[in-house]
Amino acid sequence: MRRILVTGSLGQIGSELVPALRERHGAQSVVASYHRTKPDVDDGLSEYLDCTDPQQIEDVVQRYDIGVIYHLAALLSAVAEAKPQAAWDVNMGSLHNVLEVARRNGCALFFPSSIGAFGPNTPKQGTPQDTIQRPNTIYGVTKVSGELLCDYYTTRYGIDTRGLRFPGLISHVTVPGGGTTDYAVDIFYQAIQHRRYTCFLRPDTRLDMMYMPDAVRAACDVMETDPTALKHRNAFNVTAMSITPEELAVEIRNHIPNFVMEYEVDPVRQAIADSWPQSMDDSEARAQWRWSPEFDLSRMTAEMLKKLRIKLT
Ligand code: AKB
Repeated sequence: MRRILVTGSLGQIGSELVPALRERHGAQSVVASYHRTKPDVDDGLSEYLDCTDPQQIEDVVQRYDIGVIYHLAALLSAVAEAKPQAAWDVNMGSLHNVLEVARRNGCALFFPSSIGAFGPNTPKQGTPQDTIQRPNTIYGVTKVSGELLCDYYTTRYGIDTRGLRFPGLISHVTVPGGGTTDYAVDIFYQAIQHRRYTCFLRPDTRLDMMYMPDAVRAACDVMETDPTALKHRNAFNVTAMSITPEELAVEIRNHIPNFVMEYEVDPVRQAIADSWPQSMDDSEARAQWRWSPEFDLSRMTAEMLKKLRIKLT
């Protein structure tokens, strides 16, 4: 079997996707590529890789006989808004490089799109699979362009590209960096350590969210499903819960009764959140490759608090 390459393997998704893929396919079948920091411990194959350099990608793909690439290296929404040029270079430039290498070497490609691929005039409730996509953030522009570019490589060159529109992802393993939905992770650390959290979004900001084990399973499942069953490719709506900061605070109070939530709204991240859907319709993913989340708000909250209490003591 040809190997799997994961770019951005030390990021929020990669940190949990790499072990899951190694569990499914064997440690020697997955190459974890990192950019800035070398992992302290790694029980499998790992390589330095700067995805803005096409030759480096080509070398790794050929040296390890890569057949599938999970291309996760990207900037998140708030940091992208602060550095639009870097966001374009990393999110679009590296995707184009990876697609070209995939084309030359016959690799399949996974692309992580986002709720950020939608914009202010997208229907906010029950956001359909096929709908208006006119995002007003650079992050969203790179996500919707990425979806289109991946579809183009499939129709034009026959490359097997597939993707998911991830909601905010909640994980106890790695803290996210520079996303609009980061509050839903930060809140757990602060609740355990200080019984208090100051949220940068308004209490009623409703957004889709998902616990990382569901996100990792979705990424593996969509890549492993029979492609003849797929009517869509880039990218599938997937969600597990649609929640507000206040609802998450109430759920945390079921475990930590004296938890206090305060609000200090960051206008930049609030504007981004206000441009995104409140609840996506993921029925196409459910029908085409049997997507089904396992963690709702209460199960995710109980699990996050349990895992983080162990990690933080
Ligand atoms: C972000 O907030 O930027 C990401 C996302 C929803 O794509 N978590």
